[in-house]
Amino acid sequence: MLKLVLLVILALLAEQRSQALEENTEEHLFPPIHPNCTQSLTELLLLRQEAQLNRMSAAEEATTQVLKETLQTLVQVRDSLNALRNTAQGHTPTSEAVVECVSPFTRVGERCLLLALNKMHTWASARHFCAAYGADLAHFSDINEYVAVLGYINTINELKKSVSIWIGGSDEVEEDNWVWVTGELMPRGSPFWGTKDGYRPQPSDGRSQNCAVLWQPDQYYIHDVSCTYKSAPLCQM
Ligand SMILES: [Ca+2]
Repeated sequence: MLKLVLLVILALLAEQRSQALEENTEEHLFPPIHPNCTQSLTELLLLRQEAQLNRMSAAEEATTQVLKETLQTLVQVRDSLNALRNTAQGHTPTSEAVVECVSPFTRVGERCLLLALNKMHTWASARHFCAAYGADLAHFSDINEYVAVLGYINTINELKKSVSIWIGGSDEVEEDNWVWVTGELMPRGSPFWGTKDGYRPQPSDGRSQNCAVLWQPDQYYIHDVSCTYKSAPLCQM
């Protein structure tokens, strides 16, 4: 029993000595402040602050490096998963969906078009002609699609026949509210619509002309004409 008591006392003394050594080490780095010390209080505070900032800076650098390595690993995992998915779907990342058109339609950009140059129809009859193919009169909303349509017309109309071409736009429901057969608003002004006699911007003829045509005498700019006029249908699947 006596031995046990002596061992406990010795252990307590050893722990007190260890704490004293740690305090001495801390005091060596940051000596305690004494009223009579020649080193100013400001310098001591600055030294402590500098040491703390150095420790924080080192920790921040280590954290940043870990985050960079984690990000790099995640990017590699993402790329690997994308490659596996593309392989499973049987295509490469650069492959694109291709529009397939059934004859007699021709692929023009992302659409299928049919220009029936030898079939003269009124506007309503032209819609019926297209409907027989499950299509409707053509429509376009931006300059790229318009240019593609003009290119297709020039390719088909090799003989430069003087034929104007119906497209799917009208203001029959409400005067001067030009809409496509889809219900979308038609683009207005240049470069889609032409001019009559070189100076009257189209559309220009009010209630008497409610259907849109690619007008051959004006280089296939859009004009308003009577819906009973006879033109060639341009169908869009
Ligand atoms: Ca009109």
